[in-house]
Amino acid sequence: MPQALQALLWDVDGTLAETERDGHRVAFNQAFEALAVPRRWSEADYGRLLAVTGGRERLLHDMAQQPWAPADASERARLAERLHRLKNERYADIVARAALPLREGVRELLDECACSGVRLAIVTTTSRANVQALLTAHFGLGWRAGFDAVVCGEDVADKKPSPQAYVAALRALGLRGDQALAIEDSPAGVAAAHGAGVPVVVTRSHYFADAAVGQAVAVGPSLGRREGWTAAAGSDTVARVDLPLLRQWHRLAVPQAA
Ligand code: XBP
Ligand code: MG
Repeated sequence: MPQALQALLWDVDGTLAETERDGHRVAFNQAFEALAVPRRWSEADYGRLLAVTGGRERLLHDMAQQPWAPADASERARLAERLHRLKNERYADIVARAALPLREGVRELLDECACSGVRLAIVTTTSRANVQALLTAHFGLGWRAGFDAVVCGEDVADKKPSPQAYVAALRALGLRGDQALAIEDSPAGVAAAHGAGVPVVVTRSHYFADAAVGQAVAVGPSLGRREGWTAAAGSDTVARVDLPLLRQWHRLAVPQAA
């Protein structure tokens, strides 16, 4: 029997913050430079490469088409590993300089959930170190206490669009998919949530502004404002996407919910 909304499951990159263009991409380029690798990812290159989830997987995918990349597969994997580790260190430096703000409306929604007993989880395919860096920068070292589950890239064999990360989060929370709502920005994220039976709200991000995202409960430009969202429920006087509005959207997706 489906139930009312019990938990919000948050994607990280592109959803909590716009981390890709000015965070991960810049850090990848710094890692290339530091290891004297003759490759720099432009904003457009990176947009194309985002179709591959996981930074190490993204590097390996790109290397497969690069003349400078080692021909030997294990050597290539070692280089990807080194670049990725260095990238994550540089990313942590960027984040620590407060260069990547939370997206509008995120903090307000997290606070509302904390006050209303709606549980919170992180469901991301980024590395744990990156989640730690970003959330510490915005919420302090105690950020982890605010989340009932944190599933990262290292926790799953297959990254989004595989549903594994969502399945793991639901298991940790002891919930079924229809008792939760995912907040995502990318087609891979939407597919992953759907694969685990979790309805999805899509907050458009820089790189996925026009991407086809499939069956979302609602699609809109920012959690920080009410205008521009596709779903009809909710009063027009509401200034942002708040918890009562999310509860209405959840009921649209799970009509039997109380
Ligand atoms: C986004 C990703 C990640 C990041 C880079 O994950 O696919 O690969 O781009 O982070 P999500 P890593 O939107 O699910 O948060 O280098 O740690 O993979
Ligand atoms: Mg994302």
